[in-house]
Amino acid sequence: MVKSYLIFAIIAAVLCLLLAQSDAFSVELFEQKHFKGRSTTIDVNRGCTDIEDEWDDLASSILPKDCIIIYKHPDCQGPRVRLEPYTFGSAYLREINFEDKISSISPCNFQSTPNK
Ligand SMILES: [Ca+2]
Repeated sequence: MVKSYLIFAIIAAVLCLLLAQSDAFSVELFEQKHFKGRSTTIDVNRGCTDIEDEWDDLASSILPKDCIIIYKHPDCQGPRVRLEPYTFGSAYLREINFEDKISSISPCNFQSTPNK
């Protein structure tokens, strides 16, 4: 009886770990349209994520693994667009007026605070 409880607890712990991992997702940015040119992978797991200086206002296509929101300003401010994986515009951000303009990214469930 004690043993089966232990096994159940271990299975539950493993499931929790797997769930926590599936929560993690990343976004791949590309310097040119249609996923070409230099690329970088950004982890957007921690909520609002500012794009590092080297990649600020540079991406022309983007490959999110899950629903994200892209912002024109740092700190998840300014004009924004919600992007599901493989939605219109992600292969060529000019089509949604976002080419060379992304400065921060958040998961779709992130609530940005209004401008201070
Ligand atoms: Ca570009």
